[in-house]
Amino acid sequence: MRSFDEGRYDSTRLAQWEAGRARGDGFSRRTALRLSAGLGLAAVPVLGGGSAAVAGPVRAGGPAPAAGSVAAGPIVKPLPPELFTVFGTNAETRWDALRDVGYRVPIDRFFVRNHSSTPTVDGDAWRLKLFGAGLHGSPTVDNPITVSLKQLRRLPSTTLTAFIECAGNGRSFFTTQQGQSVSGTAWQLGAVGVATWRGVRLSTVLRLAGLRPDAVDVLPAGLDANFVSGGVDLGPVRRPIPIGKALHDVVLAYEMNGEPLPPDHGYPVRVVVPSWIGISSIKWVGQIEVSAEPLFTPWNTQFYRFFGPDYPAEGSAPLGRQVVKSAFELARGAQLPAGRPVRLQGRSWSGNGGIRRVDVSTDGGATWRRATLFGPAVDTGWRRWHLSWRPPAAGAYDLLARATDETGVSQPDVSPYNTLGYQFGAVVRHPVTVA
Ligand SMILES: Nc1nc2c(c(=O)[nH]1)N[C@H]1C(S)=C(S)[C@@H](COP(=O)(O)O)O[C@H]1N2
Ligand SMILES: [Mo]
Repeated sequence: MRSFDEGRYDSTRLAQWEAGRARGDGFSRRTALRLSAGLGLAAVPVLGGGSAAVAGPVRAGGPAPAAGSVAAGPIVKPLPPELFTVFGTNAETRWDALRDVGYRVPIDRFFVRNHSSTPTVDGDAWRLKLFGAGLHGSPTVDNPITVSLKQLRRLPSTTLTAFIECAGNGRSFFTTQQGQSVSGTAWQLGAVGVATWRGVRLSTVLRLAGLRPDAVDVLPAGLDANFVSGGVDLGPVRRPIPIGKALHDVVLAYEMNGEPLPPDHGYPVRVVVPSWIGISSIKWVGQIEVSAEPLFTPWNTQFYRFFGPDYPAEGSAPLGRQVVKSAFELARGAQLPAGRPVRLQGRSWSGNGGIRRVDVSTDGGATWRRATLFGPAVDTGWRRWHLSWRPPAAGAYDLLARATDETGVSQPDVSPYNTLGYQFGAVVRHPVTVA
C-alpha cells in the first residue's frame, strides 16, 4: 500500500546529503530571509501569524520532592504490575492484560516509551509553531505560524485507528531466542498498542500554513526534556518525516480512544504516523519545521537505522514501516489445564497493511494449524485471532504464531541481527506449562 516511492525518496535524500545540500541541525536557520508570517495566511483566518507564547513544559520529577512526598515518576499514570512491566522511563503492556479487552488497548494499559519524563503542558497556553523554507514566506522559528488547541479543534477532524509500536519491540528475543547481544530496552512484545486517534490531518494544517511544492521533510519536535545520551545533549526528541508520508496519512491527534490525549501519550497534541516505527509519532509536539532540503537528527542518523556487520558504517536507510508480528494474549509461562480445550487468542499486525492469515503451532513448530481471524480488520491496526487447543498431557510446551500480511510477507524464523535490536519480526516461541 505504498502511495509514494519511499525507496526513491531515500536515495534522493542521501544523494542530496552527500552533495552537502542537507542540513544536519534541526533548528539553525540557513536563510535570514524573514517575511511576515501572516503573509501566506491572508485567506486563512483560522491560523494566526506572529510569535506566540508556547507553554514551557513543567517537568515531572524535576526538583527534589519535599520530605514525606512521593517522587513523581517519569510516567504519570499508575503502572500496576498486573498490567505493565516497567523499564526505567518506559513501561510495556503485559499481553495477558489484553485478553478479552476488545480491539483497542485501553489507556490504562497502553505502553509508554519516554526518552525522559512525561511533561505537564498547559493546553490553553500551548501553541504549535510552524516554520521553515518549505512554507510560503519561509516563516522562521522566531516568527512562526502558530496554531492553538482551540484552532486545531475547529479544523475538520479525522479519526484513525492505528497501532503505535516501538521499533525495538521484541528486542529481548534477539538475546533469548537468537543468542545475540543488542543494546536498548529489553522489551518482550508489549511495546505496541492500537488506539483510535482523533485529530486533524497534518496535510490540512500544512496546506493552511502555506505548503510549498518543494517541501522535502517535516520535522516535529517534542516539548519534553532534551534527550541526553552518554553525557551528550541531543536536543528535543525529533525525527524527520518525508513529505510524501506526512501528506499521506499522518494525523495531529488530540484525542485517544475518545478522550483528550492523556499526559503520558502526548497531551495536548501528538503526531500519529500510521504503520511506521513509534519514534515517528512525536508526543507533546511543540513545533514543526517544514524544510526544502533533507533534515537529519540523531533519530534518523545514529538511531533507528540498522547497524552491524551486515550494514554500511553509516547504517541502513532510516527505518520506516514496521514488520509483521504476532503475540498471544497470555503471560509467558502461563499455566494451562491438561486434557481440556483452551481458547488460545492473539493479535497480529504489519506495517505493510492488513493480516491475511495466521498459523499457530502448539508443539514447538512441528505442526501448524490455521487460526480463525475475528473482529475488525484495519490495515493500520491489528487483527485478532483464536484457535482451540486441548493440551494432551502435563509438561512444557512452546506456542508459536506466524502471520502473513496482505503483501504476502510472513514472519521468518530468524530476525536479521542489528546492534540496536530493531524490528524483531521472527516467530516468537511462547512457553506455557500444562499441569
Ligand atoms: N516527544 C517525544 N515523543 C516521543 C517519544 C519521546 O520520548 N518524546 N518517544 C517515541 C517512541 S520511541 C515511541 S515508541 C512512542 C511511544 O508512544 P507511547 O508512549 O504513547 O506509547 O512515542 C514516540 N514519541
Ligand atoms: Mo520507540
